[in-house]
Amino acid sequence: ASGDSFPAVVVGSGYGASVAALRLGEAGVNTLVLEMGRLWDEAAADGRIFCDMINPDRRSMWFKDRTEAPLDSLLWLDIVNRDIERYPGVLDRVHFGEMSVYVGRGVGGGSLVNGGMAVTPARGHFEKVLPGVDSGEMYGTYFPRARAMLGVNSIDTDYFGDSDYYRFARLARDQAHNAGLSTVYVPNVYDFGYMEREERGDAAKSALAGEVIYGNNHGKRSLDKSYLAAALGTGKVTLRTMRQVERIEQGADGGYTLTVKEIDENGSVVARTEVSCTHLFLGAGSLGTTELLLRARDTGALPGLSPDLGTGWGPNGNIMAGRANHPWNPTGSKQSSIPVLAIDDWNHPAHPVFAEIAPLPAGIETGISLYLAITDNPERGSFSLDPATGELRLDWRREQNAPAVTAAKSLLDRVNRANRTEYRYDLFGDDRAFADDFCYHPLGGCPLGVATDGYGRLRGHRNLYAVDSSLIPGSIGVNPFVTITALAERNVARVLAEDVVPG
Ligand code: FAE
Repeated sequence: ASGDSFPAVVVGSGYGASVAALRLGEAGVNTLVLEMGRLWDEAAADGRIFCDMINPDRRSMWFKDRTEAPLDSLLWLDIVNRDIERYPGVLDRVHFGEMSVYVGRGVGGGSLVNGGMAVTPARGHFEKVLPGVDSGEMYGTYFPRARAMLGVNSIDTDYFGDSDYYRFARLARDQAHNAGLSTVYVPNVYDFGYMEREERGDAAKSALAGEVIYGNNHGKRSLDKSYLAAALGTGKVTLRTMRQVERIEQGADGGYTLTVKEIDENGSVVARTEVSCTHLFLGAGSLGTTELLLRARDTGALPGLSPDLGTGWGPNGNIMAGRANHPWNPTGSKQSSIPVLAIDDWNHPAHPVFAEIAPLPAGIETGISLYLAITDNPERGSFSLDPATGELRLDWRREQNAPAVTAAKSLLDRVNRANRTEYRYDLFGDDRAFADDFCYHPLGGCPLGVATDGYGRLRGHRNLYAVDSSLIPGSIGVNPFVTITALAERNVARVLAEDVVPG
């Protein structure tokens, strides 16, 4: 109903949004969280909340007729994807001209669909990417705070050494070592104690049943179980789902009014309502936050916003590739969906790469070693709104990923040479060995210290904040959610101390 008013509104419920909601709630500020996706807390008729990757159903993807998994084929056959009913499923793949971007939809945002890899960037690299941020404070206070709240833990190395479910990772590790490369264990928010119980048959299988990109039914500490549970526990935070914020306006008194579209499970619009607030925190992700702000600026609703809005976008250097193993080196038909190891060649002088050793839980022996390489691609894209349709556009050309492919290839060529192996050309369509047209790690659009001040306050309008991945200028060198969370902790602490009066 109109007249709905809160001291603070948070848009979205991913990492940045969840931090804002919790810290506002703790400070006693009545806060409304608006999320366009579903709350994933009830089992469907089959007794499960989420569907699996082998037989995906409508719960898998956000209003699509067919699933769009990152690996679209095997042996060039289109056997990976399935026709599905249109439904507010948990994973979205947003298509721009020459890049598509995977994002989570639902309470918890990307935490519902991601691999849970919880990596803190090397301090020297963080200082290069965000020179305006006091790294002493980040590494002393905010990174540890974020890791503790997210529930980061590490796999027991004996378990890793023994489990059939990590044969794929041990093989890829040994092959990397054969090439003189080093590997590191990667912490995760998946509960490894739970995983060991899955292995023993004492708990329902999730990671060991291949669940991940369409949601984990057990084991993963997604945001709804960490930050958001704590936020709701303050008693000050209200959550409304299936609500997409469409427009932001500012009144003469400086307060904000949001136009909110409420949809049902068919995607039909149930209502359009207005909500007003004094403080507005945008946590709709790199795509969502940037789109809302560009629309507000370009329609004249928030004319003071920075001309640099939309800039500094990058896919975090993401490139995927697969290698073909010899028949005498099986990767295993059992594979945990949770990655725990990466090849760390970030100190390479020409081609820094942090390559996560990714599972391919197909339930059969595929002979494939799969990698998600994070490279230091300096290329950047930018967002704008199509003047005719008002739709979000991403100016990013395929060839801008050439430096990333070169780096990933340099690393994997070394692995192939040392092990007398080849690439797989049947996984990503068009006989390509390297997937350079999608990413999991969209970053930027509202770069910190450029479109905002040093703490995420939007330039040109008071009490308006970006709190999510839109602040990070295109690349961070490792999987990004620990950095997004820690940066939000830092920025929201400052905003609470200086700008917000509890009410
Ligand atoms: P995000 O988590 O994207 O949340 C934004 C939320 O806002 C979503 O719930 C949206 O539905 C919602 N929203 C958007 N627009 C609106 C609107 N207008 N009105 C209302 N709600 C809206 O934002 N990162 C890692 O660090 N480790 C990993 O292992 C990892 N694996 C990944 C695997 C996959 C398949 C994917 C897709 C991502 C992965 N990521 C990983 C990336 C990570 O999930 C991502 O960087 C963060 O989720 C971004 O956090 P934000 O807070 O920016």
